[in-house]
Amino acid sequence: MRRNIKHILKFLVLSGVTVVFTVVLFRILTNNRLNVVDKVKDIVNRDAGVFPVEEPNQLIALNEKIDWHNYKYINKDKARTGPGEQGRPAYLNTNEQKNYDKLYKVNGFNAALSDKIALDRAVPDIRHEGCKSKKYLKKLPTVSVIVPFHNEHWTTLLRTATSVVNRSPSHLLKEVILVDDCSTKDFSRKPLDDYLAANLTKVRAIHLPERSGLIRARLAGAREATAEVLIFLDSHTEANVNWLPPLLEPIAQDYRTCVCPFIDVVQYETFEYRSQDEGARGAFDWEFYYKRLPLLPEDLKHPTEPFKSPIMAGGLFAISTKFFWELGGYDEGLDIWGGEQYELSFKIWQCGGQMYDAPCSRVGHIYRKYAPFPNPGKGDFVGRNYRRVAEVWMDEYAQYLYNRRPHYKNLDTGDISKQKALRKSLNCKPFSWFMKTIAFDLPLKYPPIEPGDFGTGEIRNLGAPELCVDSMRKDRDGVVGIQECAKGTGKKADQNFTLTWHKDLRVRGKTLCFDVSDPNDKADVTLYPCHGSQGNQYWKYNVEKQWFVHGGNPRCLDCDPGKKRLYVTTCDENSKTQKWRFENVNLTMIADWENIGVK
Ligand SMILES: *[C@@H]1O[C@H](CO)[C@@H](O)[C@H](O)[C@H]1NC(C)=O
Ligand SMILES: *[C@@H]1O[C@H](CO)[C@@H](O)[C@H](O)[C@H]1NC(C)=O
Ligand SMILES: *[C@@H]1O[C@H](CO)[C@@H](O)[C@H](O)[C@H]1NC(C)=O
Ligand SMILES: [Mn+2]
Repeated sequence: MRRNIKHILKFLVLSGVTVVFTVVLFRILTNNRLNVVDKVKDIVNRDAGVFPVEEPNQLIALNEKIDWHNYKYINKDKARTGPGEQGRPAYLNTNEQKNYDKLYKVNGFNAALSDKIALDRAVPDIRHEGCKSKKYLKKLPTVSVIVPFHNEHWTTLLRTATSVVNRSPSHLLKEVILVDDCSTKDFSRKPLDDYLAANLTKVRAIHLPERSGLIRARLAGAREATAEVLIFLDSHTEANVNWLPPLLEPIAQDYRTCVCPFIDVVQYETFEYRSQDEGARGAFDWEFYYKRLPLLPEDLKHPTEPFKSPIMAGGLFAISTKFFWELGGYDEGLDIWGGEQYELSFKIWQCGGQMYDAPCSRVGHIYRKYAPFPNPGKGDFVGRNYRRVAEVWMDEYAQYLYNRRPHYKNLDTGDISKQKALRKSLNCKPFSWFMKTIAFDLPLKYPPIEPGDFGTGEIRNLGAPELCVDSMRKDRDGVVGIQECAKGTGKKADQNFTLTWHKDLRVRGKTLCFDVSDPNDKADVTLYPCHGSQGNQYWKYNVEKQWFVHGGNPRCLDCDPGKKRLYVTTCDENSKTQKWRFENVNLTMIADWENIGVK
């Protein structure tokens, strides 16, 4: 009898625990904010009180992480040899050149070389060392990969599909959908369908009846997709080792999440595979050029963890199917291409989602040498798209785009009432929230209103007042010097300089900047193309001391009047030759130094 009670109690405890775990699992997987969840949460709290959890190991089991690497495949890859294998640069032999020009012209990259490289070539595993031992949730959602293409070259298209199939766990990869946007190359239809049916059964092509453009082609693919997560790829890409789990885990943890891989470079001439950089946060300037912002200090501390990115690069990303459609997919009124990466990024952030870049997921991409296709253009469709996005999402910030491109105001956006209604129904946050919370450092680098200059004109030495800084009419890499001041003498000289809001010192009318790369004492000042203030090109004018201070390891501009030599050296309060009179200084701007441009 006693034993039976014990059994019953044990049963009750176990089933209680099971309920708790199921509920916790449900929450982890869905993490949505429906009423149902709140009810469930009540049950969890109650149950947890009644049945104290004795076995924490089982809780961990729900969050169980595993090593997803396919070592068998990785080792097979490591043994491969041949042209382009291991991502090494490849070349055509002299007897293989005959299609080089013809194929280059229609593709914008060396497609003849692509034909010589295996579809399943090995790419180098250039992930951060820490990625190689990283584990991910055992339970991950399924994936539909969507690859829109128009006249993509046969082997680059098939290499995209092949790499995805080979480097994805097969139970996660539900399908790959190639969306043929009305290609005219003769292999794009039946030969492609036949090839896929015979050789890549998880991959299928859908053929759009009329040219629809990139945005509508992606939407067409998304409508066909049946898995829990959509991954969009360009049609000339290569998935790298273990690319999928790092994209999927953040989505498994919160479905309102978009995750982008690191995009590597497949060189257009040699197909060499290399990294672009070690990551950056996506952004834009006020002409809507895609830009990048540096990682934040906390991102740098965790080089293998996903970091928040304000704007996606556009072509390659993963998003839960549910969230994508909650956001209405892309705005269907966007034509061909252009602006869609901004639209989706703004929507994701403003409407309660989040976006990450995952450093441990890498995908190679051929950046073409040039765009080979004429735009199926209808006037300034890109401008029209931009205006549409700006009108719906950017509130008062739209004006900064229009200030730079006044003709946008005359473009007809078409009907945007559906988009505005969506914004309202999802209760999306204002653009100012996005700018202040997510892209908070964007205005420092890309100010909505371009500031004026800190100062301009001649730079005259106080120790030798007849001498002025002179560019010596030098060009790139030339050494800057000092000469007799030319102002008022009628002599020709190049003594007009600008301390711009970028905090660099420019030869007036040129994009050549004063640059000091030599860390030694009395280092020369040379001219170098401006690269936006940082490091070797950072200058600050100290009005009080009349110093030009260079760099983060501050040194002062100084000269030797006898030898007519200009250099930087340790700042010295007592030196007269370190003092310079800068002709026109905007004191208001100098006083606001910390709030203008980058720090
Ligand atoms: C399947 O792939 C092989 C090897 O690349 C190729 O020779 C064959 O033509 C393909 N099958 C079809 C039906 O395209
Ligand atoms: C420098 O250039 C500006 C604008 O071109 C001009 O107004 C100014 O007089 C010039 N100053 C000197 C010292 O040449
Ligand atoms: C100095 O800068 C301020 C702030 O940018 C600007 O409003 C003002 O017009 C400038 N003054 C001159 C003389 O350029
Ligand atoms: Mn591309």
